[in-house]
Amino acid sequence: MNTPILKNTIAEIFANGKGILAMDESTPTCKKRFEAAGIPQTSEMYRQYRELLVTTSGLNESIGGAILFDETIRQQTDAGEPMAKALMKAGIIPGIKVDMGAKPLPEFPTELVTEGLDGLRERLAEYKTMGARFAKWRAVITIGEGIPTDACIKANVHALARYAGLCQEADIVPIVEPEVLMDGNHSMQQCYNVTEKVLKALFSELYQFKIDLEGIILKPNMVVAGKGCLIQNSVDEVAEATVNCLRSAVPASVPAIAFLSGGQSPKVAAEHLNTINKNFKNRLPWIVAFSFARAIQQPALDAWKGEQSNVKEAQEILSSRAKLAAAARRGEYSSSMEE
Ligand code: 5MM
Repeated sequence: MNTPILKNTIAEIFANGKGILAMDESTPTCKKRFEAAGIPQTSEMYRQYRELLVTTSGLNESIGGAILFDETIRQQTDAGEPMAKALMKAGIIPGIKVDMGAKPLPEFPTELVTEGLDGLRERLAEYKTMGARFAKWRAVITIGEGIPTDACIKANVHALARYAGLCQEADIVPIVEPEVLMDGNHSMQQCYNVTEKVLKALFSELYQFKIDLEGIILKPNMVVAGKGCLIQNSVDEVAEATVNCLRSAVPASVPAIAFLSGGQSPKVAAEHLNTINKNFKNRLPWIVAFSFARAIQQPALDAWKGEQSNVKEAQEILSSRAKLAAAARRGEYSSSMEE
């Protein structure tokens, strides 16, 4: 492991107030999003959409790194350029999703464990030759009646630690993503309790597996009430709960936290991130940024509709959403900028 390489990659990704664009939807997720937008669900349409994203001019002003899916890193733009190369030319560092998805955890019918460790060392070596300098692995934790169980948390943080070790061995920065889902009726306090428990278990496991915390990026959820909860908290309450939770569980040696949006609207995700950075500036030992997928991409996907004639408009929308997220990362966002 070469720590300076890892630290340098992280510094480059987040330089000048930038964040990460997550564009690593797996085929089933891509299919679901395209279906909802009325776009044909073919590999060629996925390629055209990813080309739209990576060729958006000026995207590197707010995006320092973009996470690709395996299919995408093997695809080319119309000009015959590999997607990762197109990103690099645009001044954006390519990253790669390396997990193989969340699968049912045997004997725990409502819980999932993320798979993909087999052959990961070899896959990382290949992705590195394609230009990937960071990677991502997402664990999924659901809140519900009697869940998450300790077994589910244990299985997921174990896999995250093993993945992080293999990445660091290859001088690839691991994004460690333990996502506590917003699905459910749980309160913000329940989300706080579960997120804190998962993060504490995660950092204990990372310690045991000798992960260099200075060479990781943490990608957590914000602390919010479930979508079905009757009490939805204010922006200030979410920001405060999120900061308190992270301060209680995330060591200061972690250089950067990049939130997922998790199904929050682009505006709400930006408001939360902004308030965290603006109101709690002096309580954050880490860079606090974003690694949004839906909260940056969704309006652009809706505008594109799979039509070549809509590419320019969709790219303008994408660029503007990325700029708003970057403003929130600096604590300079205001809802008037939405106009
Ligand atoms: C883009 O979606 C990523 C991959 O998910 P699947 O394996 O389910 O297709 C996902 O990990 C994403 O990077 C994060 O959840 C952040 O996305 P959101 O939309 O929550 O910001």
